[in-house]
Amino acid sequence: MSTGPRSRILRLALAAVLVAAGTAGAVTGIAGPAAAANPFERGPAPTNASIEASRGSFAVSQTTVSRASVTGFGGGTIYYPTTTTAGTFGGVVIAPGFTARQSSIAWLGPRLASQGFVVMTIDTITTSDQPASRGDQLLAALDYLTQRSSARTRVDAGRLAVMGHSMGGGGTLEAAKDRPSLKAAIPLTAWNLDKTWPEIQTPTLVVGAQNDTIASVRSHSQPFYSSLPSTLDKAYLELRGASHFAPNTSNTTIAKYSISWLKRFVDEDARYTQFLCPAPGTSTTISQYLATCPY
Ligand code: 9J3
Ligand code: ZN
Repeated sequence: MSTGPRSRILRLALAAVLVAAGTAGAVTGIAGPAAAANPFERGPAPTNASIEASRGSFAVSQTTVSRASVTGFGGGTIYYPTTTTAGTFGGVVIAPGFTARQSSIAWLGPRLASQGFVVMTIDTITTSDQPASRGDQLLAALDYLTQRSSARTRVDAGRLAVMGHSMGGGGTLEAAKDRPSLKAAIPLTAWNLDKTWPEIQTPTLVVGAQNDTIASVRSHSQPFYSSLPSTLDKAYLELRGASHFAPNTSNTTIAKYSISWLKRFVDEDARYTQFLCPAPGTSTTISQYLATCPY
């Protein structure tokens, strides 16, 4: 291709025409190219009712991942939208707490998958594994999910999130610290001896329980939230009157803010920002909510 004066003049002339056309469109309101649609958006426009509902718009299938078939975690269950015509979905792995198994957080599998995510609840290698190990296991499970699982073609490996209860929530913080490419993290009544998380770059929703006597918000969720960077997209949701075990049974408040957080940061779906910002006030279910809005 020529780079001489003549071709340069032609290119400059073409550029001038394009600038003029763009300016004319802007000034006159002539429709230019439409704003690019979000390629990660899945499902209908949300309402408060839709994020509080026991199921979202997607039918869900599930498959068991045996312990013997994997390394680095203890097996699990994959819950995924049945459809193959809506594109790929963001992926979420969820770890249980000390002494517990995936059954303790199983309600979140279909609850989140039906909103448009591929979700894997996992068992840990041993039920006494500590938070750092649980973090490593969450990441091993994400790698399994996106690289080797039967659902691998349904997941977008570039849009992943971690969640967990108690020591699994502690592991959620560890996983986010270790893998800053994660798009969202949601520790649920998390327990960790490390109280400081300034290294985390992943948008994080910290969920605490007001009456937690095992991982008290004063010594766990509150310092976890406060120590996250002040510049981070983060939020602190405190469940009014709730115990350490609130995340072990269906909980509308946990679900609606987890769905909103995952949609906003895994799918970059601005339709859900309305549920996160401005920060909700206190209510019969929320004793405190802090956030670094706007997102
Ligand atoms: O995963 C959890 O429920 C952690 C709470 C706990 O019992 O930690 C004390 C070692
Ligand atoms: Zn620390």
